[in-house]
This record gives sequence, C-alpha cells and structure tokens, in this order.
Amino acid sequence: EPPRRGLGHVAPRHDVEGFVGSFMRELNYGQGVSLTRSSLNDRYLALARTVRHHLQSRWMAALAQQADDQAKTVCYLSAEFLLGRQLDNAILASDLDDVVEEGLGQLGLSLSTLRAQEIEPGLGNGGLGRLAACFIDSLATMSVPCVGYGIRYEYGIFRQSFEDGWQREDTDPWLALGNPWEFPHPEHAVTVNFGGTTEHYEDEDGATRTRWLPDWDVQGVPYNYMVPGFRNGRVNTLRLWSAKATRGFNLNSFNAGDYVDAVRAETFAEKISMVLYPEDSTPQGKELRLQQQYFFVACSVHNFINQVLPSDFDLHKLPDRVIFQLNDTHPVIAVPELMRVLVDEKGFDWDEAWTITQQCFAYTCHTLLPEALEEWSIELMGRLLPRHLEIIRRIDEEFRAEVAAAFPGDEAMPRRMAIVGDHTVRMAHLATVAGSKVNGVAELHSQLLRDKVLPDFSALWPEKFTNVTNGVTPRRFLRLANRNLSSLITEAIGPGWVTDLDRLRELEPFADDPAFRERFREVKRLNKATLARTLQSRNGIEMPTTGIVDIMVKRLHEYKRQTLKVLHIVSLYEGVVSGRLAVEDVTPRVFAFGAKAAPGYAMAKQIIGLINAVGATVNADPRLDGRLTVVFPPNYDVTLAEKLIPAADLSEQISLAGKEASGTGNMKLALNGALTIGTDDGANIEIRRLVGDENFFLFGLLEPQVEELLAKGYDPASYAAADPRLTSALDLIASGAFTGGDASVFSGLVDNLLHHDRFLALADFSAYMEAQDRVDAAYADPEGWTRSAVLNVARCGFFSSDRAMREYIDKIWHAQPVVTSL
Ligand code: 26Q
Repeated sequence: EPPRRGLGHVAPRHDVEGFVGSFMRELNYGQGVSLTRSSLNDRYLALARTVRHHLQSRWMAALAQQADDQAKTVCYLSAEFLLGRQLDNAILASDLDDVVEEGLGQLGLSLSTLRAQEIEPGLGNGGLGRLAACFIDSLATMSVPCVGYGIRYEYGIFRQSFEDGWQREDTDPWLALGNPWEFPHPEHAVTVNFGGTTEHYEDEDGATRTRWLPDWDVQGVPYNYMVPGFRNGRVNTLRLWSAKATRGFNLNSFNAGDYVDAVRAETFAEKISMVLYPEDSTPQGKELRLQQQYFFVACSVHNFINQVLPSDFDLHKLPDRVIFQLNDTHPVIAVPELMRVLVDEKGFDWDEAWTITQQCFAYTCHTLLPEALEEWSIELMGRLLPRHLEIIRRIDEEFRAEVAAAFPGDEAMPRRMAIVGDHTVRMAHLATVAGSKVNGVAELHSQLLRDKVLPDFSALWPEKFTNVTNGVTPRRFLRLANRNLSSLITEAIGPGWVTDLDRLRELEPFADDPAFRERFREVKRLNKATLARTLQSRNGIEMPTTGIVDIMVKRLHEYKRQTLKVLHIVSLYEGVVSGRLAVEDVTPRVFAFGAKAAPGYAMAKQIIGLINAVGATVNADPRLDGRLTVVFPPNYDVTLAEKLIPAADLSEQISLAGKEASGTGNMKLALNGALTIGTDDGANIEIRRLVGDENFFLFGLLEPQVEELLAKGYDPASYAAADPRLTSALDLIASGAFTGGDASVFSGLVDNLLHHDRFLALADFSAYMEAQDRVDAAYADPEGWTRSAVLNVARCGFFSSDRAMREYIDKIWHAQPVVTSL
C-alpha cells in the first residue's frame, strides 16, 4: 500500500519540549511505568528509544532513496562487529546533545547516569571487529551505501575477571536487559541448509546440473541496526543474523515424531549464533565455527540478491550493484555460495557465474602469523557443505591448470598454490583466487603479504595486491571519547576536523604556543582524573594522577610482547630494591594494562597472572615511594578504551617487527596526544613517518634483522647473560619474589623466555630499556613533551577511517556516495 503522505513517516521534533514529550511517552507507554516509579533501566531504554526515533526517520528516507539510485552497495561481510555503546554515538550523529542534556535536566535526570546503564555489544574479539565498526561508521558519514552483515551472537566476548590475579571467564548476556537498538524481522527469515548429499540431473535442455539434497536446515532471522552518519541525514544498515530452529524442525536424521528429540534438535540449531569464538588467532577448526561462517554468509548473500535487489534484477549486472568485502577469510565460504546460487539456483553457466563472482569479491587479510591462516578439513567441509566442497574443488582444478599454463615446467607451483591441499581447504588461497583485489592493512603488512605469505600469488597477479592502511573513526575515538580535547581543537581550528581529519594539520602552529600547550596539559589532567574516578568506581582501583600514564591495551599475545613491558617494570623495581637505582631518579609512572587472553591460550593466561603478581608486589612496596603503579582493570572493552586512551601520555606498541599486521589502538592513542614507544612494525611505521622521528620513541630489531637472527639461530639465554638488568629481572621473577616465595608459579614462563622466546623479547630488551630512558628524559621537559604530543594530534589525521574508506572506494570498490536529501 503506498504511503498516504510525504515519505510515509513523521519526523520527531528536534527541540527540548518535543524530546521531553517523546521521552515521557516512551517511559509511560513503551516501558509502562511512571517517571517516579521507573528504574534506571526503564529510563535508559526510554532515552535510547527517544533518540532512536530521530535516526529512524532518516533511515527510512535513506532506504527509499537507495532503491531509486541503483547505487553500488558495499556489503561488508564480517564475523565480528565490535560496536561499543550506541547511545552517545546516536545522540552525536543526530545533533541532539543539547536537547537531551536540557530535556533530561528538566526531568531531574542525568545523562551520565543513564548512559552508564548501556551494556556494550561485545560482538568481536579486538582489532578486526572494531575495524569493521569504524568502517561502517565512516561509510555512513560519507553517504556511501553499505550493509554490514554479521552474526547476532547471543553471548559476545566473555567477561573477564581476576581471581588471585588469574583470568576467569564468564558469559556476556548482553541482551538480558533489553536491546533498544535492534529491529528484528522474523518475516524476512532465510533458510540455511546443511549436510546431506548432491545429485546430478539433466534439465529440460539436456544439460547436466547439480542439486544439493541437504540433511537439515535452520532459519536466519535478521536483526537490523541503524548506522548513522555524522549529521548528514544518512543512515546505513548493519544486519546481524540470529539462528532459529525451523518450524517443525526438519532434521531427517532424527526420528520423526519424537517430541523430545525434536526439542533437542531445536537447541542444536539455535546453538549456531549462541556465542562468539574468543580466539583471535590459531583457529581451532571447530565444526560449530564453520557452521557460523556459512550461516551468516548464506543469509547475507540470499538477502542481498533476493531481498535487497529488485525482483526483476538481471544478475549479469551484479558487479555493478554490489561488492562483497571479505573481512579476513572468515566469510570466504560466500564465494562458493554465490557460485552455487548462480549456477544451481539461477541456471547460469559455470564460466559466466565465475566471471561475475570474481568481480563481486575482494579480500582483506589481517595477519602474518602462519598459524592464524584458516584451513578447514576436507572431511568436515564435505560433511557439512558437500555442494560447496564440489564447487571449491572445481575452482581449484581450473586454477591449478591456469598456474600450470602460466609457469610451464614448474610442478611445485600448482601444488603450493592449491586451494585444496592434502587434507584441508586453504581459505586464504580461495579468497585470493576469487577476489578482484587482496589487501593488507598497513604498508609493511601488505609488503610482507606479497613477499612472504602469498608470494606465488603476487608473482602470478601482481596487480591484484594492494594496501589500505587501517583507520579509526574520529567521531567515537576523538570527538566522543575526548570531549575536552575536542573542544580545545574546535576552539583553535573550528569543527570541520570531525569529518575531515586532515584539517588537524592546522593545529601544528599551536604546538609552539605556550598558552595552548598549557591548555593541552590541562586536558590531559582532566582526562586522567576522569580515568582515576572510573577505575575507582568500576573496580575499586586506586590510580595516581601524576606522572606518566603509560598504556598497553590490546589482546594478550606473545607476539605483542606484554612480557617485554613486564620486564621493564620488574627491572625498575629490581633496580630500586637492589639499590642500583635511587628512588628519586625514578620517573613516576602509572602502567595501565588492558588485555583478554583466549581461554585456551595457556601462556597468555600465565602472562596475565604475571602482570597481576608484579603489580600487587610493586604497588604495595613502600620502598618505591608510590612512584611506580601497575593498574590492570579487568574486562578491557570499547567502553573502557574510551576512558583509557584520552588519559594516555605514552602508547606501548612493542610487537616483534613483522608480526602486528597494523594495530589500530596505536592510531587512537596517537590521535589523542600520546607519544608512542614502538617497534618498526605495522602502522607504527606510518605513524612515525607522519609525526616525525623526534616525536616517536623507536626501538628494536627491524623485520629483516629478525629474519636474519632467526635464520642464524637465536639463543635467548645469551641476551639474558649480556645485560645484567635482564639477568636480575628474570632471576627475580624466577625466585618467587612476586608469588610469596613460590618459585614454581612462573618457572614455565621464564624457561620459555630463556630457551624459546619465539618473539624475541629478550633480544629487544636492552634497546627497549634505552628507549624508556629517552622517554623519561623527554618527560622531564614538559614543554617539549607537550609540543610533541600536540604534533602527534596534528599529524595523525591520515588515520581517520574516512581516509581508509576513500582508498577502498578508489582502489577496490569503485562505489559512489549518494546524495541524501535531509
Ligand atoms: C578464526 C577462526 C576461528 C576462530 C576465530 C578466528 C579469528 C577471530 C578473530 C581469527 C582472527 C581474529 C581477529 C584478528 C584480528 O583482530 N587481527 C587484527 O586486525 C586488526 C585490524 O586490521 C589489525 O590492526 C591487527 O594488527 C590484527 O592483529
């Protein structure tokens, strides 16, 4: 039925009176409570829904227009979207800050109390998931049509707590108090098939075709989320899929009519979207994980082709209307799925379908660690997705023939490059063969991807490989997270930087302005005080607000080298207690850690135990005069990041060179005026080039030196022996000084460092200590330090995810912004 007036919707009033009326209606009729009897949660939900109305109105307009425009849509396929809290971002995007503040004030309510009630959707592990969230924010802000496709996990990343310093995991029931930001559409559920066999048959024209006779199926129910652009009237969609048992659950292998078994089957189906896998490397090859991947990808491909595109759309033109961007290999099963849809369901010839498919995909790689490259056992793939395995085998055969033709006589080449290996399907090879482009996420990473990870492929198709250095959204990570600095910047150069971050360059002259520098320091002081209050109320943690705030926040991984940071702390501590260092000569520092370990990663959990043990000892030792403090708030998440990052003076980016694909926390910290102490790795290299050597503390082996050292044979114990500070620090840990005299607790960890040390922490220790001395010397000159900090802010505009999206658009997607009428 056509709408009777205008766009078919009414826009909410953008003023205080309108807001108060709308809020009260939501409270009274949405929640069913009066203001006086309402709980905090009632009030939060009413506020969220009131703010939501302002976006919904634009959303409906944007969707209507998209259909008219026939614009190319970016379908960002990602198993993770680590969104962070929604309320503040929605208020900012719809320019309601003043209205909300004033309206709540009239009702005697406080925005800060209500915003604290929101539980963040932790639908990601870390960098990769957060990157996806930044990217969709930027695309909306740039008015580029995009649908983010992912999984609505019932339980996000686990909640971390510490028991005697050891990590404990609990579930994350983030939906328990209601979710005002999602719109379920069960009427648009998609059926997803699994298992069974395939069958070849002859069609009317006598051609041999294939059909899949699956064994069981589930429904994917879409839940839509609004992705608002920054004050531009554009709202894109994030569509997350939730698994629901098919009505009268159709699992042929179960006994028909067995009621109890049928109910058990229901929970079996709904398990698929139950929980996010908490590993962010070394994939385990678990069957449920492959089910998750195919589940969301099959729903997404079906949704775009059959529900988003017009029903009469000519699929030969699919590449004009869509690009499916693969966020790592997790969604790469979309490639055989699209082939299956085109060939088996829509009747395309194989070659025709392959030409279309290749143009519709592009692949982003996020790793360099060989153990992080996904492979699935052929046996499992054949059992769960028999038709897809057939399709993959055919792609593989044709590809190997192409390689053999391109490199005649080289028999090893097709075998090395094969998609289907002896026992596994290599997902990165499939993604590279199918993708129109393959990109790494920082310059060095893209180079190593070409030279080390996929060298044969880059020899075959040099033009396929490209780089797009990651970026972060300045809305969330500067404008919202650091309101104090944002105001100062806007006062100096106007508000345009929020959507044009290169304009931060205009701050450069202010680095030489003593009055501006004083105000910049005042901002840091305020942010440190806010952080201290947050840690106090969140965890009862006492944090001093003077001295260097030295921050290392990221997932716990040996390659990221949290251990190197610990060795620095232990060495300072050991220096003071042994009398080698005078306590007055120790620069006051707060060492703040945030890190979750994958629950099955034993060494990572040991390192968490070590950080906490060292922290407890150091914090309690009166000989340090309170100069060194370790804080390790549990359950680091986006919400906590937004408090830690603005307070930072020093950003620790100390991965072994050649191991961190990019890093994005490094960008957020530099943009908030922290100086970086870092290795020549990932995007650190680009940060250093932009901010200047004199405003960055570089240390450590370079990537080629790492290779060389490992090739000639690395003996970590010799490095320990060569630096007495390192010997003493390791001895102190091994002695049980941090574990009440029990030497056994960390003996495995210390042995590992002395005899294996896969990531060369000991080799880089001396250089790291020397760099930390440079940090202390620089900090002793507050004016010089602040000048460097301001220049970090001024020169990091490049790291906006808006710039990253511009590059994807130009190099990979060839999509266009659409004009939205406000
Ligand atoms: C795969 C299969 C099975 C289970 C889990 C996984 C899995 C899940 C998450 C594998 C990897 C991840 C996440 C990887 C990740 O976050 N990588 C980071 O991506 C950032 C954005 O590009 C980079 O900045 C970081 O350098 C990179 O480590």
